[in-house]
Amino acid sequence: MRVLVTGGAGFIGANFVLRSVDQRPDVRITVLDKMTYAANPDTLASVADRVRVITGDVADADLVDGLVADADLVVHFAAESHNDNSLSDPSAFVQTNLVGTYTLLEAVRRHGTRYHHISTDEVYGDLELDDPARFTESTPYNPSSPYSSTKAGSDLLVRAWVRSFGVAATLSNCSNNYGPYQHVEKFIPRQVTNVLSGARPKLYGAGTNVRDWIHVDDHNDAVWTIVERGEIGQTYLIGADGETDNKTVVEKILTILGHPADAYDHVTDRPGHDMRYAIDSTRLRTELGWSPRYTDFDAGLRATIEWYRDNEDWWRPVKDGVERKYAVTERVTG
Ligand code: NAD
Ligand code: TDX
Repeated sequence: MRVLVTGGAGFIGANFVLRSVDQRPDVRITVLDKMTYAANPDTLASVADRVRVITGDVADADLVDGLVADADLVVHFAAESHNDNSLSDPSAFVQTNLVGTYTLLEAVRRHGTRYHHISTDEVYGDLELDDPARFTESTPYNPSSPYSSTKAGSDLLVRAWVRSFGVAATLSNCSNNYGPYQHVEKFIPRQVTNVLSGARPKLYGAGTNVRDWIHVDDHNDAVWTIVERGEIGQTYLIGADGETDNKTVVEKILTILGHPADAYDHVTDRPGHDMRYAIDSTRLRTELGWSPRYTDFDAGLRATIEWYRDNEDWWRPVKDGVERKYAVTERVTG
């Protein structure tokens, strides 16, 4: 099977490529990645002889057409993915997440190619801390940020292309991923690499916001499950019952690294900061038989911290630049 993986040099896409090469000898992968600041080509170095890597834009219609013509399956991970960046400059989010997805959809429509769309639980907006509800496939869309609104728009394009043009697509909306190769701008890697660099973790606002953590390998196994057994046109929510508030995550990181649990700073809150995400993945579990393997968040977090400790060469070159960018707007509040 020939698979075109967009965004395959980013966090989740690269983990998908590495795992697929390892576990699926029948799969031939081409990566299409623009190699933005979020990509790290080194991540794919170990599979350079098994994977074709094309540097290019998912919104480049001619390039995309040729690559889709040569593929049996497209898995679309490429996106501008960081909420904080979408607040300082949304333009790339509109271009990549909306126009890029549109460009891929037109290509898979022309070539009759199977398409899987990777999306986020943030399209559903947020929940109150005391709300017993969790997101399901029928929760109405209510995105809050430029990032999540462009992801929501891209999901709606996919649904329309299925209904109007018969495109053979499935969609998945996953909760917050953690694991190796995640960019140090994101919450867990930022705090881990802060502590490893002798700096204090930075918690937005009071730190009571809740995220529903899932290990990246569980996400990617779910993606293959949906590609192989999902019903065309359907959406599947992916989550591993990992609800944890940010303050607790920071305290766990500090404790695992041998520091006092309260050795962190509260900093300026994110504007419009979503309070809580929570996924009900019953459909994926009962209809398609998927279940997560990383059910112990502490163990997964410990392994992830070990990975960052052992792979400083991978993250050190970009760490200072990320912190300088945060320092422009971030102030310690407590
Ligand atoms: P990431 O930012 O780590 O990687 C994104 C990759 O896409 C990068 O390699 C980047 O170079 C590439 N890219 C960006 N613009 C491109 C363009 N125009 N053309 C081609 N390539 C381009 O992101 P990630 O965390 O790996 O997220 C991957 C996907 O998963 C995204 O669609 C995101 O919305 C979704 N998602 C992420 C999470 C999470 O917790 N990180 C959770 C749910 C869903
Ligand atoms: O330094 C920080 N301090 C902090 O308290 C950072 C970077 C984040 N936070 C908070 C904000 C969030 O409540 O931690 C939580 C997680 O933040 P991010 O890692 O930026 O993730 P989030 O905004 O929840 O979005 C992530 O999950 C859903 C991904 O970046 C998205 O691509 C995905 O769709």
